[in-house]
Amino acid sequence: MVNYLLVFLVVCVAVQRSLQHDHLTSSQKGPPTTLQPVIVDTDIGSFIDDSFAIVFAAQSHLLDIKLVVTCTDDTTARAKVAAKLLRMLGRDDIPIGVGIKNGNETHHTLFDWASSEDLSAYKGGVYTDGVDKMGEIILSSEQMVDIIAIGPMTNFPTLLRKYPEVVKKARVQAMAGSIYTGYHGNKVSVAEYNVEICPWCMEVLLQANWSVTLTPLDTCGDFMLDSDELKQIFQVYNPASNALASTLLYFCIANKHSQDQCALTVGTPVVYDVIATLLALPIIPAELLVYSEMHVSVNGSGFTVLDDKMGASTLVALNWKEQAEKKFADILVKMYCN
Ligand SMILES: [Ca+2]
Repeated sequence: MVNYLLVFLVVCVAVQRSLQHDHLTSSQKGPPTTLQPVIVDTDIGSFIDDSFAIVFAAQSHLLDIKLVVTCTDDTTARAKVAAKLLRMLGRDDIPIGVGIKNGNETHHTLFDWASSEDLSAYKGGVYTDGVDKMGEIILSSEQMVDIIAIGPMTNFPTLLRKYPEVVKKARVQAMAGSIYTGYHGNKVSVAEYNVEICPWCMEVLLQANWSVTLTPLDTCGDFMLDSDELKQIFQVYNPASNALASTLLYFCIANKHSQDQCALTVGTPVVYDVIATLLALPIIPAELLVYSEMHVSVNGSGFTVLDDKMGASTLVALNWKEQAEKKFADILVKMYCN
């Protein structure tokens, strides 16, 4: 109980500060002089892990976010969530793309957190056809672009149909699938959400002639920050801490009846998408993760299956190295605290 109160108070203080300084953090930091251009394709707004993944990417001095593009359901509402998060981070120089709606207008938890966000006033620009902007950025880039795919893959069929040449200039680092392990470490493969929402979209992505690396549930399905790590982040006063505290507390209050989704006595919920950002870092992931080259396909129910005949050759982050999850958690905490 004491631990819970401590975490709760720390979060409250951080949120109060974030609200006070919500309008003061814009563009205090320019884009880092990093090497690796990335596009984040996200369903931010449903769960909390997209927020943690984007803040991680923005805090990294190794990545240069060229675009955050939304996917699935109400992609305009998701763009508002992205805009508020990036503005609080002081990274509203990053353009936002509105991705393809898929017809399902489910109202997700964090939409209300950002409902008053004015996209027309967003400094970095909001592009109403986010997929076209993805194609434009990739094709005009002098470097290979990594697409950090952390939502259902609903933008990819259109991207690949309209801009087939992107396969020569982009790679995909995706949080997707379940090879041998399901949610929360259960040793049974499942239809993972990002694949299940549109199995054929994932199959199109896999079959395209580009490099695809996956973190399936086998490596991202139970990764979280514990309460001590969360406390370290929220004791620091910086835009990243404030942005994370604001969005996490809102999410937790909205899901207060679901201990599985948000129990601050334990730590964060599982932050699946953070591992996809890790995959895009140029130097760190090979020290932490064990990769396997696999032939992966998707069946109509959204299961990722191994198929030596029809499956696409795919690099899969299948296991963590010894003690590597703790090492990565330490890296993550430091990045959020910088
Ligand atoms: Ca996501």
